[in-house]
Amino acid sequence: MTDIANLQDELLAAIGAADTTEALEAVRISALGKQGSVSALLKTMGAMSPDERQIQGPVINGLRETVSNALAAKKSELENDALNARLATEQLDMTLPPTAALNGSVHPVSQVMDELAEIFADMGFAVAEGPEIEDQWHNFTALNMPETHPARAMHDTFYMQAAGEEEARLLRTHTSPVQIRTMTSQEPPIRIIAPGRVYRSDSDATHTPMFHQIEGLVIDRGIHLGHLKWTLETFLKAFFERDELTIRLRPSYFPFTEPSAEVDVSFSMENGKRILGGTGGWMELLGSGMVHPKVISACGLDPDVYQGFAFGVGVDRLAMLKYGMDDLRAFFDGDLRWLKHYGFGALDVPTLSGGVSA
Ligand code: 2NL
Repeated sequence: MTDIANLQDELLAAIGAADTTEALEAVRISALGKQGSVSALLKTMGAMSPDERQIQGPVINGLRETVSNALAAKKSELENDALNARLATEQLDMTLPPTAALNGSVHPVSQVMDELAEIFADMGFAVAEGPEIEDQWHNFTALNMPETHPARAMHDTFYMQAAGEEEARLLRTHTSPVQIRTMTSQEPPIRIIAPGRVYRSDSDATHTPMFHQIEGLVIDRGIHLGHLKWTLETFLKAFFERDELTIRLRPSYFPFTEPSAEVDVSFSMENGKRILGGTGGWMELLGSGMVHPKVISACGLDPDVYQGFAFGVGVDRLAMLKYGMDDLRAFFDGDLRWLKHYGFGALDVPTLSGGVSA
């Protein structure tokens, strides 16, 4: 009896003193393992007389129970301590800025699209998007380009013919179909820009088969060329961050606008380089015009009630002019050195108050 009480005291003291899970495991084996002291006592019960077993049995089983419970309690205490120690060293400060921002960079095309969205948002324009795989009606027919229209051939279109479908679909050759979709689904007044990828089967040093375009569209009552000119001049001054920039409209032709105008921006020479703004000369930059009455009625609107203006410009070209890049093909090479040189920080969101490209 006292032997058992002594053994229990000894084991509980050893359990209490174990300061690692390994030390505790050694105590467990010394007591409850095959050769353990408690296991040895349990084995003696087989040789006892029934009377003796009735007295010793509960005592020995009580010892086993007490030691097992103490082992389990100590085990979870040690595990808990280990977890707390690990948590203390693995603390994360959620208020720190992400380090990824120091590695990745925003592609100049994305940067320019963000700048354009910011500038036009300030003038009340929403950003509209649409599918890159289009049908011929939205890409051509609704834009006053019937099947026989020579401009369809001029567009170097990528067509794709699905089995069982009557009409070939195509990769959009401009973002105009996005504006057509807006006009057929929303009531005027409409003020949108449609930025995105467009495709033409054409590639050399200055043309890539995929490039980026942004088009703008305003539809309302009483819209005239004055609105077009003010909007484009305000946009270009904000984009190139030059107040001295002026524009000039030259008569041109697009099937979807009447009248149509090519927009030139003024430039001047600084250290042998052209910079936008000033009075040194004119550079052609974008195409524009008053939306053709046939386009307005194709979208289910009455051209006697609603008028509008539209424009289109290449985003890649805007980026090259603003940030001084000379080779279009570098835009699509994915060269990390080029991106490091021309790319923008992921957290530098363009704002009008901070200067759009600051
Ligand atoms: C260019 C010319 C232009 C448009 C795009 C447009 C869209 C609709 C109706 C009428 Cl829905 N016009 N877009 C108008 C004039 C010119 O782009 O040279 N782009 C690079």
